[in-house]
Amino acid sequence: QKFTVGDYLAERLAQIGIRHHFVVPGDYNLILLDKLQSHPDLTEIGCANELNCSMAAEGYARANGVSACVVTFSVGAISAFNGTGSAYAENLPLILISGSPNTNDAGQFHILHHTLGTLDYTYQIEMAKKITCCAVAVNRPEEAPRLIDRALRAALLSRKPAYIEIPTNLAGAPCVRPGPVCAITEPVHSDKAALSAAADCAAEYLSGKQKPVILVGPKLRRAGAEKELLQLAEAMGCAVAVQPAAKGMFPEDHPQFIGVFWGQVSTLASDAIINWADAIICAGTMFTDYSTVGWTAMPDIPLMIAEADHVTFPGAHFSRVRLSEFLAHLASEVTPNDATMVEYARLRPDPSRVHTAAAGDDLTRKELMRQVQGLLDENTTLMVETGDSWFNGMQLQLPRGAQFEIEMQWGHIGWSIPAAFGYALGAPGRKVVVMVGDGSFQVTAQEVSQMVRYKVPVTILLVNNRGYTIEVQIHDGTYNRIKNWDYAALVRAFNGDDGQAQGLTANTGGELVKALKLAGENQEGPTLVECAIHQDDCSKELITWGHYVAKANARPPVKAA
Ligand code: TPP
Repeated sequence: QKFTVGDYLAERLAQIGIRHHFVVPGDYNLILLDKLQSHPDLTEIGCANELNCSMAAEGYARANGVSACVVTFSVGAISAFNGTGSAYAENLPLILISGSPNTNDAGQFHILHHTLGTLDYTYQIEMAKKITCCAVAVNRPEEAPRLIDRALRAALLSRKPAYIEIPTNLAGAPCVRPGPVCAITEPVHSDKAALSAAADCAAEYLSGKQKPVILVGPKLRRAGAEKELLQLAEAMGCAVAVQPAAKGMFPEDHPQFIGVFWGQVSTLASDAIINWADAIICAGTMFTDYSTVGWTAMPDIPLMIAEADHVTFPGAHFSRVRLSEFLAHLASEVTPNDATMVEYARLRPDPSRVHTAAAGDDLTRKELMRQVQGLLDENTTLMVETGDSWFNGMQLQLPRGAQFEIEMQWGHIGWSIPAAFGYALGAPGRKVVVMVGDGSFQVTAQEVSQMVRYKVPVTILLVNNRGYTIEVQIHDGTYNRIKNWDYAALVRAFNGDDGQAQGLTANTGGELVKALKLAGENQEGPTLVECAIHQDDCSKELITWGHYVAKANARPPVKAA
């Protein structure tokens, strides 16, 4: 059988480690889908719509390192741009693949379905360029290998999404076979001179400081540098805090872990040590309005910031220095200095006593979180949705091996449902638990039906506080009320006549105990537990954070001088 453009793409996707590709069919991509489907190492996963499809791929990339989302022209791709934007913001190589019009149509000035009804068919790739690191359109079959390889390499190197457009009449066109995959996957190493100069500069910088601390940011994991960060931390013996979006990127049971740093809503008093330090080694950090609590928690000393491919000091910059190599190199040069740990030992808060609610009492947020803590083991991945679930999640103690996933940079409500579906397919055998608010759930609820279809045992804890509580705290109005659903019945409806989903409701602590037990036993599909709590039952951190973020949002325009 002849080898085609579609086969080339399939072979490359399989070679870079993709085992499942997420799709919604449409007439511009059907031949391409046939080709992908016929590859022995790729399993096609159908999604309910392209928003969910892109978010499922986003979640799969978190578990698997890279993912693919295949959609049709415009009506599909423009919806999938949302998950692609998320992948950009969250540093995940998601490959967005779109079918496109027959190559003859543009030159024949045809008006085509699913398009803007003008004669320009380049608008989609032009839009894609803004939200990917590389966007290519294959216009002749001979160009396919070069363009596909370029897009995939760019995505893998920069940990950002890429876009590949394949016309409907080219997916089945003859194509040559791909060369060795290392041409795409081989990493770029640090420049030797830059690396040693950067490490020397860092060692010298630190030798002049008394109270160094390490702050870990969300780009650490994406740069594959968690192991090396641990090496550096142990070589220094100093305190280590993480930013909220980096929770779980440094082991929380490690004696040097001092909590999540975000100003006034920090956990375990890590803010005291960050504010006390005279040098902050920032590894993969992102200082945003959210992570700095409306700019109230931006450290005010000069920072040493190590990113995926460069390091910046007060007074010097080094390009082409890989984060993992830099941290490992620095670990071998630094002088130990545990001053921040000594101080932390003095001010570390004592563990708080957790009160167990009576089984018959109305369910509260505190009791819910007490029970969620009990669910976490080394095999659990907890995914927390935008809303009070972020703040509740931050308070949990992750046992060694437990993973924590959050989409704090993009912050799309509804992310957690399709992303958990994708994540679970990419990490079979892990126990995936989602905490999601009622408002967020309503955005992407359909994807629970794909968990039913593919028998994915995700546990969904739907926190029903009757509305957009996080928004109530930032700025309230009638728009923050939503229609209540019978969530448990909805999930049971997704079963049709053969599904194994469980839809449960917990109004008391005792009911939640029983529901979580059933959830743990159901391995044949998702289990949703509607956890009903009072409308005003939210974390104090949400209220404080909401106050400062609202203040930052409301800054009046600066007057022209
Ligand atoms: N639209 C999208 C796609 N993403 C958003 N983040 C928003 C709107 C603004 N937004 C942020 S949080 C939120 C909204 C509408 C409400 C979340 O409500 P819910 O899921 O019920 O969580 P809760 O705050 O009640 O915990």
